[in-house]
Amino acid sequence: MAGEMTILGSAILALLLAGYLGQQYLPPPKPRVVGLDLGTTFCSVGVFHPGTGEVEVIGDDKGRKSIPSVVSFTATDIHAGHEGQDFSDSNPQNTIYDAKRFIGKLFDPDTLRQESARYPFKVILNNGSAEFVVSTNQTFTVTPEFIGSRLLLQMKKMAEKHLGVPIEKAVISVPAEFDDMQRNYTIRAANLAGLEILRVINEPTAAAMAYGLHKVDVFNVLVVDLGGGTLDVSLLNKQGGMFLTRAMAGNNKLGGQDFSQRLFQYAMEQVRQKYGVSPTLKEDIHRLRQAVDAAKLNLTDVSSVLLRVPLHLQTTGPDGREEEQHILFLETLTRELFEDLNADLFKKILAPIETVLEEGHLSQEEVDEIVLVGGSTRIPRIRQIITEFFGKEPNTSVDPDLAVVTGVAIQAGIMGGSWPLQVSAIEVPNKHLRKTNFS
Ligand SMILES: *[C@@H]1O[C@H](CO)[C@@H](O)[C@H](O)[C@H]1NC(C)=O
Ligand SMILES: *[C@@H]1O[C@H](CO)[C@@H](O)[C@H](O)[C@H]1NC(C)=O
Ligand SMILES: *[C@@H]1O[C@H](CO)[C@@H](O)[C@H](O)[C@H]1NC(C)=O
Ligand SMILES: *[C@@H]1O[C@H](CO)[C@@H](O)[C@H](O)[C@H]1NC(C)=O
Ligand SMILES: CC(=O)N[C@H]1CO[C@H](CO)[C@@H](O)[C@@H]1O
Repeated sequence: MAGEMTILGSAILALLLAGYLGQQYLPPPKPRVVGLDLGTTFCSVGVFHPGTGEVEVIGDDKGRKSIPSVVSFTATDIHAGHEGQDFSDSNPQNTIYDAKRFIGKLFDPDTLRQESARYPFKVILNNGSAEFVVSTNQTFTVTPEFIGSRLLLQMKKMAEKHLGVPIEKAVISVPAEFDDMQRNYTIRAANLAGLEILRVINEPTAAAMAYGLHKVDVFNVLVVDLGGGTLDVSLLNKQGGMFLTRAMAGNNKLGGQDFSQRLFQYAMEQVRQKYGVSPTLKEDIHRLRQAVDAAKLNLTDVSSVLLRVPLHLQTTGPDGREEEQHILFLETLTRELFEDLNADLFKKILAPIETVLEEGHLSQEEVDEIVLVGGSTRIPRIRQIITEFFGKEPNTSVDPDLAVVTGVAIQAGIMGGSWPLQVSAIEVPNKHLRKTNFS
C-alpha cells in the first residue's frame, strides 16, 4: 500500500516536473485568440504573447498596422482594406465604407435617407435594416455585417500569415453605446468570417486596459475618443478590478474630417484670391484635399508646412476666351492658422466631457486618469484644451490609433488563458445607460 502510494506519488511528481520543465524550456505556445478592433474608418488585429507579456499589433505585408474599413466590389472580385480603398475614386458607387454606422440598427425611411445622403453608394431599407446596393455586372444588395465580415476575414488572414497557425477565436470591441442588436450583428459579422467571438468588450474599457489601468489603483477613468468623424466620451468606474461605464456623451458630427475641411476651405479661398478662380477639376480638388490632409498631420509635429499643389485653372483670357492655366499653388500653413480656423470646433470637445462629469457626479479633480484614443487626439491644441480643463496631463504613451486594439488583445490573452495573473471578467454590463449627443 505504502509502496503503491510512493509509486503514485513519484508519477505525480514526474508529471509536475515535466510540466515545470516544459514551461521552462519549451517555446511559449503561439497565441490562438486574437483581439479585433472593427472601427468605423480603420480596423486592426492584435495578439498577446504570453512569453514576453507583450501585445503585438499585426501589420500587413507593408507593415501597416491598420486597414481602412473599406470594401469595394468589382465584376470579378471583392476587395477589402487598402485594396478596397484604391477603388474609391474609380468605383465610388460600389465602394462601401462607414458600414459600422449601419450595423444592427433599425431605421425609419427618413433617418436612413438623411444618413445615406452623404455617401456616394446607395443605401436602401430592407425590413428596417440598412443594405448597400452594389451594381457591377449584376445588381445585388449586401448587408453591413457582410462588409464587416470581409474586413474581419482580411485581418484573420493577416494574423494567420503572421503567426503561422489557424485562428478561429477572437475577442472584439464595440462602442460602449452599442445595444444588444448591434453587438449581435457584430458577432454575426465575425461568424461569417469563420471566427468565434469569446467576448465582446467596450472600446473605452479596451483603451483603459491598454494603459494597464485594470492592474493599478484607480477609480475614475475618463476616455476621450476623437476619430475621423465622431467624438465619444466615456466615464468609467473601476470597482474590484471590473470596469463599469458610468456615463457616455459625444458628438457624432465632430472629428478629424471637419478640421481638414476648414483647412481645405481656407486653401480654396487662397487660390481664388490669388488667381481669381477656384479649382474646378475633380482631380485637382482631390489633390488639394489630400495635400491639405497631409499638411494637417504634419502640423502636429512642426509649426508650419508648405503646401505645393499643381492645379489647372479655367480662366478667361483678355479676348474673352476660356483658357486653361497650369499653376503651382504654394501656400504656407501654420499650426496657429490651423488652430484659429478650428477654434470653435475644438471648443466643442468640452461639452460632452462636462456632461459625463455631471452625470457621474464628479468634479474634474476626481478623475484619476484621462485616456486619449483616436488619431485627432494627437493635435497639440486638443491635448492642451483637455490638460487645462483637468489641470493634469492625459495618458498618451500608447499610440491613440492602436489603444483600442491593444486593450482588446490583452483581453484576448486573458481569454486564451495565457495571462500570468488571473484576471478574467473585466467589465460589468450597463444596460440602462443613455448617451447624450451634441451635434
Ligand atoms: C462583366 O461584363 C463585362 C462586359 O460587360 C464582361 O467582359 C465580363 O466578362 C463580365 N464579368 C463577369 C464576371 O461576368
Ligand atoms: C422583419 O423584422 C422583424 C423585426 O425586426 C422580424 O420579426 C421579421 O421576421 C422580419 N421579416 C422579414 C421578412 O425578415
Ligand atoms: C442577441 O443574441 C442573444 C444570444 O444569441 C439573444 O439571446 C438576444 O435575444 C439577442 N438580442 C437581440 C436584440 O438581437
Ligand atoms: C509632411 O511630412 C512628410 C514627411 O516628413 C513629407 O514627406 C511631406 O512632404 C510633408 N507634407 C507637407 C504638406 O508638408
Ligand atoms: C500622465 C500619465 O502618464 N498618467 C498615467 C498613465 O497611466 C499609468 C498607469 O499605467 C500611470 O502610472 C501614469 O501616471
